[in-house]
Amino acid sequence: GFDYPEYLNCAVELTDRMVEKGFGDRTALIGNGRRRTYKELADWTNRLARALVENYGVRPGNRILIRAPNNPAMVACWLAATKAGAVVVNTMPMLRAGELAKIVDKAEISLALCDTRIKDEIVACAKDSRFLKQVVGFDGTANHDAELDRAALDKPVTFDAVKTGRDDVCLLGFTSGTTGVPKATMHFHRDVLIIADGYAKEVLGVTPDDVFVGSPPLAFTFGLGGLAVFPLRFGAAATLLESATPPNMIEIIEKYKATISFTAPTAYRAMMKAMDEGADLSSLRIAVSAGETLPAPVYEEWTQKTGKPILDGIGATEMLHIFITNRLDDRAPGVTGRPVTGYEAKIVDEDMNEVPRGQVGRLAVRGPTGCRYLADARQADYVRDGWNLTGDSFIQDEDGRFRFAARSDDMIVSAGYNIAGPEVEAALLSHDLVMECAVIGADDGERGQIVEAHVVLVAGVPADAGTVKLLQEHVKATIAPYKYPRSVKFVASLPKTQTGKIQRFRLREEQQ
Ligand code: 3SK
Repeated sequence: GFDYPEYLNCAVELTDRMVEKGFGDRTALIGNGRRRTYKELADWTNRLARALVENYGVRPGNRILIRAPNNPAMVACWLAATKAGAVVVNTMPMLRAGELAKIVDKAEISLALCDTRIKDEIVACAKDSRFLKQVVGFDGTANHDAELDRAALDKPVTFDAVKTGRDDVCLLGFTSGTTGVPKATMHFHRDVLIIADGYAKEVLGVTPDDVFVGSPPLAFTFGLGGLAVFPLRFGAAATLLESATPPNMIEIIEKYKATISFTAPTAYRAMMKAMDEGADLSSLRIAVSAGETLPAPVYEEWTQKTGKPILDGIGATEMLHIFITNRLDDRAPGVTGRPVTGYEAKIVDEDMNEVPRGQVGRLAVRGPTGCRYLADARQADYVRDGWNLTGDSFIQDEDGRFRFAARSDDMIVSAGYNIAGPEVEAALLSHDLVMECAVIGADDGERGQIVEAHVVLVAGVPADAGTVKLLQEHVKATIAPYKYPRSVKFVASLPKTQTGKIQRFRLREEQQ
């Protein structure tokens, strides 16, 4: 097991402790055209932590929401709030006021720290909130010129971090679930270190010379681990991109000679296309692929084109990070691999009985980092006898490796984003022209799946391209734009059970 002292503050371990260990002058974060050393990061986060405590009254256990695109200031705010003993919820910049309100209510958020460039939606959310009392802006660019930055400016660079216990909650990871009603998963200070000391050390063999790059938002624990925790734990450097498109990632890989990338198969496919036009990915020593299963042809092509390993893995917000993975010396196309040390996985039937090897069943996992939902009755559905049911169907081969079969629920996985179908339906149904609708995931060569809406229009509305566009724009304005239906099909009626329940599986079957 992992042995940590009884009192542990993970943010101190990732900053001040690294300076103590001699990494002070090395680059910790690169973003917005600037490099920050470990010493600068330690000082910055100590000043911010002082400002949070002295100017904004933050106390241990307070819940703080952070809203920003991936940039060094977001990482600094996360570390500072954690040093102050707060419980942090990192959120994606695309979320709208209604989505933020669900998180604020569930986590009882009292303070939000927000990149000033994207303040409107959280300010709108705060207006009607009984929990959220303060929204404080920080400068996400390198100028340090916003309210929080000014409050931190003259503070001393030392801070007595709150003496948190290793099992104190420090992070709430939100996952939308199949119904669109978000669940919050609780993570302890020690969990944040375990994912580095387990997966990142054992599987990636991270060294101080590594340079990390990737696309997942820091709000998604895949991103927080890969682009903040893993590099900082080992004295390596993280590059942070506010817009992590494949061309932008390639630019960073070439410029900073990035060695480890974190993204989804769709982006790896695009990066391989760019190699044909001269993109140089030769500095990468490992490509980590997760968020959706890695198709065997992408594995083969990457291996053949780059001569470097691409490691498929599956993680979950519930477990904080990757818990089954391929390894440098144990990998194959079409398989996800074996559990990370400290985790166990099995394939079970509806009654939690293990199914024979080679047979499809539900993936169940248990390990030191999960799964504990915050005040949620669904704990009983998703966690049985300490085993978390991930919602995926898997197969365990004779040799013990795990292989992905399908998503078992209504979650749509599109280009690495998890999108709850019912949430898109609710957005569509809020438009006057929509009578009924059902949303499913349709197979797509590029994105794995795309959101496909089957819509019954109000009588007399033209079923034409203009209406498609109108509905797509409406969804984009209502919920995070990436959730919009890329395919809209107009139908006369939807398949239903006798009790009136929409049968989405029949729509999925029709596709095949
Ligand atoms: O596989 C995923 O979707 C995932 C989720 C959370 C953290 C890490 C990963 C890879």
